[in-house]
Amino acid sequence: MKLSKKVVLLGHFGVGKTSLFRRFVDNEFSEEYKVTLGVQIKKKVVELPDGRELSMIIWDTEGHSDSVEDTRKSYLLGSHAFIYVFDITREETYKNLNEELEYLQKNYTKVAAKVIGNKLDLVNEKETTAYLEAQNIPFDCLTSAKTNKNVQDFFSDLAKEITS
Ligand SMILES: Nc1nc2c(ncn2[C@@H]2O[C@H](COP(=O)(O)OP(=O)(O)O)[C@@H](O)[C@H]2O)c(=O)[nH]1
Ligand SMILES: [Mg+2]
Repeated sequence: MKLSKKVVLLGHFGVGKTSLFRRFVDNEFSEEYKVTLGVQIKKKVVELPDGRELSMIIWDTEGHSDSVEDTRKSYLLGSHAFIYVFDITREETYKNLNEELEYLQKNYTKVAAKVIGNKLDLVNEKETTAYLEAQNIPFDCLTSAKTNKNVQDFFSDLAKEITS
């Protein structure tokens, strides 16, 4: 049987959702900012540690300016994981993170919700980790779509988690 899971990228405009999507699926990056309209969907087949193949169907949404509640419900329905992306360099993209996660966890109880702080290449990793922790900002991973740091590992771990 074919194993397939829907994974949705969420978060404010300009945080790097499309860049992470392109980096993971096609291993490409561009400095140019092109606003995503609606949603783009791509499939990436990954091999799991036990040899099974997983089709990750990744939805790159246009994002939102303030709250994840503004995201179209049709994007969220039937998901197996949400990846909430924020931009480490812009506080407004993570200041409501706890409320955003609560909303997702309450309304989509069975969906794994992961948080990525992106643009790690622009900051000092140690200082940033300490700063985010001191502010109680929850995150699973810090990445750079630009340098590819932690991107492949993050998606591999996620693939394992949603299939175990
Ligand atoms: N330095 C740096 N720039 C990034 C990174 N990820 C995305 N960007 C840039 O940030 C801008 C917005 O990225 P995009 O992926 O379109 O954001 P989206 O609106 O969340 O889809 C673009 O100019 C990207 O080149 C990153 O990891 N490091
Ligand atoms: Mg985009």
